[in-house]
This record gives sequence, C-alpha cells and structure tokens, in this order.
Amino acid sequence: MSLRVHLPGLELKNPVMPASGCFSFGKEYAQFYDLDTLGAVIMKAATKEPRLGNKTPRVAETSSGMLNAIGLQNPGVDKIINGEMPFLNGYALPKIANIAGSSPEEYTETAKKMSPHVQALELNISCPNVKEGGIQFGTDPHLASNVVRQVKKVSEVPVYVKLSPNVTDIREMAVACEQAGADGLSMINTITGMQILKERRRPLLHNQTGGLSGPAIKPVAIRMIYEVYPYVSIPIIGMGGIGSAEDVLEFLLAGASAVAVGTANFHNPFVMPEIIADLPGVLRNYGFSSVEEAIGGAHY
Ligand code: ORO
Repeated sequence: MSLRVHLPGLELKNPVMPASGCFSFGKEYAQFYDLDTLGAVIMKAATKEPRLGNKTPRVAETSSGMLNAIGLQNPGVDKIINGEMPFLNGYALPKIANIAGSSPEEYTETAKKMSPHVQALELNISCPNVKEGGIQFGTDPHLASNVVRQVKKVSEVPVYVKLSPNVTDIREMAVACEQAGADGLSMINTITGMQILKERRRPLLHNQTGGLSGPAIKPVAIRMIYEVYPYVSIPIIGMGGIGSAEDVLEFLLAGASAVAVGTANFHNPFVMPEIIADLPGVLRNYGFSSVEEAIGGAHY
C-alpha cells in the first residue's frame, strides 16, 4: 500500500501534516512522537515583524469545534528562521512555511527571507482575526492575484495559497490564484463565527469574532474542495475538521491530494500518527491500493 504523494516541491511519504497554527514549530509534539512519522510540517504563520496577537480570551470551545482569534502571534520571520527552525531541521520531513502580512511588500519580504529554508510556502490570505492583512487579500480576486504574483517573483520554492471559506464563490478565488501562478491551494482556513457570554451579554472573545475550526466545518471544507477540484489543475491540500483516516479518505475523494490536521491535535496529541497508521487499512477497505488512486475519486 503506497501512501506516497508527489506535489510541487514536496515528496510526501504519506499525505498527513499538521495545519498551520495548530502545531506551533513542532517542539511540543516532538515530546509525544517522532515528527518524521508525519508527511510534512506546516509551521505557524510568520510575519515580517514579531506580533503579540490579540488580547485574551482568544480561544473558545463550541459544539463540535473551536473558535480562535489568536491574531497571527509569532516571533517574526528572523526569529523563526534562527530560533525555531534549527529544531525542525533536525528532522528530515519537508517543511512548509505559512506566511502572512498587511501589504504585498510585507508578504514578499517574508517570502524572500523564508523560502531558502523550506520546501514550500503557504501564502496565508485568509486569517479572519486581524484588521489589516490576511483576509482582505483572500476575499478579493484582484488583491489575491496581485499578492500571489508578487510572492511568486521572489520565492525560491513552490507557493500554495491558503484560501478563505468566507467568500460567496471559492472557485473564483481558486482560479484567480492559479492564473496568478500559484503552485497549489490549501483549503480551507477557518469560518468566521462568534459566541456570546450570556452572563455578560457580550461576545466571549475579546476580538468579538473568531475562526471556527474542527468537525463542525468538515462538510463545508469537503463541499468547497469538491467545487474547486474540476476548475483547477494545481493540487489541493485539504483541511477542516479532519480527525480520522476515514475523514482523510473523504477529503481525497473530494479532490485533495494531501491533508492537514488542525484542531484534533488539541484533544489528542497522537491523532496524526494514529491516522497514518490507520490509513492503509481504510484505503484497502474501500478498494484502493494507494493514496494517489483515491484523489478526486468522487468526481468520476
Ligand atoms: N487563526 C485562524 O483561524 N486562521 C489563521 O490563518 C490565523 C489565525 C490566527 O492567528 O488568529
């Protein structure tokens, strides 16, 4: 049973990786298992300058999901390269850097610094939790095309664009990114949501709104990947509520070539090695002899 997947810049021994922001830079999870078990790692978003993120409370549990409004907290691209990456470089697995910014220049400067140290970039144009940057690029096809084009000019490695589900027609965004030169897509980022604290009659999160993730958004992610798949010829890394090998197969059938696991890591730190161990059996049960055979299988 082959779990291998070949994507631009990425030779994956299996299709499972942590979603950006849910794995920090790997140190915490390395206490639980060998990170080289994973197909790849996607790091927490990097920005040009350090960011402290939003005020607390910035995480809340919901039915079948989680709301977050972290606000792109990170130590800045230089500290990530010099302080965080040496640890990850002790592992052979491919590294993907998620990069964010408030302007095309901020994206390009971060991309220029980061790209020599990783196998691919994931361009975050979909963070729902910062006022400037992020989602404004991810909800307007012209702004998205411009930032993708600029980053492609400076990046030494393939660029995957992380799309926002907070749009009317995600196909339009996907096609705009492909035409601007994107090498792949990551979908989906979180869906904007809110929780009200009844005692205080106020939104629970200090930021008021947050990004909803976890099993609650899985059908939305599947629907969007299924919609985009016939419209693009670049690969899709799928994410949104994955918690089992059965979920992974559903994403592959919808059109994802690889997957990222996010929220599930918080309640079960072993979830990714467990999924990787279960995947061959699940593929076999549904009549597949490799991961690649299952990709897009729901479309034929
Ligand atoms: N939260 C998300 O849900 N998605 C992002 O891309 C970034 C954040 C955050 O840092 O708040």
